[in-house]
Amino acid sequence: MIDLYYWPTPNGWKVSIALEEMKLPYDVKYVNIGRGEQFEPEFLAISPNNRMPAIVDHDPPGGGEPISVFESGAILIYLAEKSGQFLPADVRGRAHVLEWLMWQMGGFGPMLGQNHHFNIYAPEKVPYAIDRYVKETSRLYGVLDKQLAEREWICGDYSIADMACWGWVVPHDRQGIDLDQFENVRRWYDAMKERPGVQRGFSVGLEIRRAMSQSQQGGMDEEAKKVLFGQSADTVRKADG
Ligand SMILES: N[C@@H](CCC(=O)N[C@@H](CS)C(=O)NCC(=O)O)C(=O)O
Repeated sequence: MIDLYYWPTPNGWKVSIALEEMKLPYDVKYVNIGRGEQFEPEFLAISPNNRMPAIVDHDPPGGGEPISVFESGAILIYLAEKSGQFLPADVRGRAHVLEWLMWQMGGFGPMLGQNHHFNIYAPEKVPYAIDRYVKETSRLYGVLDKQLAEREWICGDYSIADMACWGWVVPHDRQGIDLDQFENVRRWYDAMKERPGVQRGFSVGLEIRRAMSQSQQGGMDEEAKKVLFGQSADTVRKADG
């Protein structure tokens, strides 16, 4: 059994979708990041960066002690290798999927995260920051659109690169993106939505996400903003006791 440390966000969905697509049994441990549960010592022992998702595999390949993994990209690779699915074994196919996975981890996630921050959550509207991140978001959608022009899935065959990217396209409206301007991304996004594994993975904790977005503007209350946006080295040092 795999423990999935999770909250329903684009980074969390990557792993719930992967577990569903790979048909690996798992047990969800919710980490309410708006209430500081990512700073609990038991969680930090697994995920020292105080971020979810993370997993603990109690039945790792080859046996032995449980294995914990943090960072969604590392988790996707671990699960793909464990299950032998969605990451090609040949050197070319593997390199192709890993480059698009890293593209998501280094760009399509972090830049869109900054877009959400300055567009929606920041207490003051900073036009330069909004413009910078909305433009960069649009550039990245343009790159993905080109990649998908001649491929059904990001790397040809369906892979962990698709699972990594899809959740970040879900809030495209909030990113200032009109999906109709990116017709290949639109086609791929809709095709992903049709996959039963994506539907099951996305539905994990959906009621929590719906309740948050109905009750708070942008889905985040003041307490959550304090927990998430005021962190520094002091926060990390204090969390260790
Ligand atoms: N690079 C990390 C990013 C994970 C991440 O940013 N998770 C956010 C939610 S989407 C989180 O746990 N935030 C808690 C916090 O900021 O304290 C990954 O891909 O796993």
